[in-house]
Amino acid sequence: MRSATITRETAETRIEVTLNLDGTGVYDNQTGVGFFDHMLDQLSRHSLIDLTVRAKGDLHIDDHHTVEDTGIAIGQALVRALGDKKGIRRYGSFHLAMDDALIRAALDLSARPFLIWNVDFPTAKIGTFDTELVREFFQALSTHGGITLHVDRLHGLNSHHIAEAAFKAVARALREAVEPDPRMAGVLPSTKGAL
Ligand SMILES: [Mn+2]
Repeated sequence: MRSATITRETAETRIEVTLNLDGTGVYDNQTGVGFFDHMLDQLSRHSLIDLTVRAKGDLHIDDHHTVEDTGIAIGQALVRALGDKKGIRRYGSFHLAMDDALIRAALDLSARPFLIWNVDFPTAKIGTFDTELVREFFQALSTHGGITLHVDRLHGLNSHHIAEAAFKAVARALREAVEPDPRMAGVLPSTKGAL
């Protein structure tokens, strides 16, 4: 079973993340930020990565530290669960349509963090949630998960749909990338000999 638990505590947040790459998309996410929980649930359900998140952050300031630090902890858990990366597909991509929103995600579990984020939101808020925090989450995930990640909004009118489609698109791409490739069993998907 490729799984990991990460506990990360700072003066701003205390985060505990448990994930299982070989799961069925079972989730239990409680961060104190309702919309963010909804997004983490999508990430788990559509990647088939079981995900449990407990976050206690300084929400009296705003949601920023909690969202960012959860991204850091999930990235760290991903790296630990992936281990030596032998036998995985490594790459994944998906076009995800959700009503008006169309998002393309493409990623490489390269250990070379890089985020290209072309996702504009028509509103600054979704309920009480700052839409700019969606990018903050994926920046943290990319950096600490060692992921080259490109996310593009090809279309979209509604901020809730755009954010949700982004999480689902990345989830589907991640599902593909972490999956064992039966033709690559025990083989590192790189000609360099290291990932
Ligand atoms: Mn929704």
